[in-house]
Amino acid sequence: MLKKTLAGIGAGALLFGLSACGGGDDGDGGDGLIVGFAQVGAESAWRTANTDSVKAAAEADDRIAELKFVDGQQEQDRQIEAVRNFITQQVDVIVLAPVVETGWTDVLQEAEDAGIPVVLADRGVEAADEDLYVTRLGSDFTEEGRKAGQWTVETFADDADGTRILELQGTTGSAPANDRKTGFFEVLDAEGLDYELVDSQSGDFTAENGKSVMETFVTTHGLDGIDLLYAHNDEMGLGAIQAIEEAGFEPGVDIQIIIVDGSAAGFQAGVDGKLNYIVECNPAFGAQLMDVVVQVEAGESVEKFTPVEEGVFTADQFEAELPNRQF
Ligand code: GYE
Repeated sequence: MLKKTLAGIGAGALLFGLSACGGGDDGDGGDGLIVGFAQVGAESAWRTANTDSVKAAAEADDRIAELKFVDGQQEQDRQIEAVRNFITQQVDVIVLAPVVETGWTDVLQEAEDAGIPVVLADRGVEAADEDLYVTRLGSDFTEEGRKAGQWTVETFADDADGTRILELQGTTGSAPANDRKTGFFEVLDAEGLDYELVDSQSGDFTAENGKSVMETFVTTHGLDGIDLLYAHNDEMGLGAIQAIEEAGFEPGVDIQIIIVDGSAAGFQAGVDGKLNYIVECNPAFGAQLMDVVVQVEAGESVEKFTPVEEGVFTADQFEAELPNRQF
């Protein structure tokens, strides 16, 4: 009885071995990789486009057997739980878009202990955790902030009485909020712009919060004498535009506005003259991400950070660019 069972296992293993060799597959002995993706949420057009891009790329890629997708609803606890489930399910690679930068050490260590490589998509984690993930594919948020800062310096260089600025920050503690702020003020300070940051609050990257924070700004400071609103994404900028209009002011004219992302809705607001500068953030890196996932699983060496390509757009370019926008 015992002998028979062992013989059965032997034959099975032999068969499996033969099929794995003869199958010409990706070499993992199966029909492709199982990938777990813990996404931030669905807070913006950028995010939805990013989710669509990753899902479509996984679907179209023969090297990927399955993408297990979890929407973290902008809550770190949900993302941590998703990563733990991926570990239990023994996925081949974990892709994490961390909602905030801190608080990942334990769960990343658990993935490492389980021998599952982690790829960061889009957002990053704090430098202390650098050894606990293999690579990050996403935007250079500091550079995006610098681009916004550069335009501000050029636009307001001759503003004799100083440039008065309002800032709508993204999710508190998130990499894009931290870095878009840092890059922006780094340039203003380096170029010696005479400015005052009148107020700066988080709108959590949503239109709803962007609007309500802008309403508070209007009540607290008024809008007379405010030169610029720097919104860390389209949704918050679009929400703020509504609040500015409801307060009886003309967005894009009475107050100049910068947004980051560059959705079709953002460009449309630009075409309508309601905002003045768009720093592009590109969510369509799904296919590139699948390449990275396959490389990482195969143990190939990859760069620690791969930035995606991004541009900037001034008012005279909004109309021509609008039809090209993919999200
Ligand atoms: O700019 C914003 C989204 O992490 C780059 O997240 C992303 C940001 C994007 O909510 O719209």
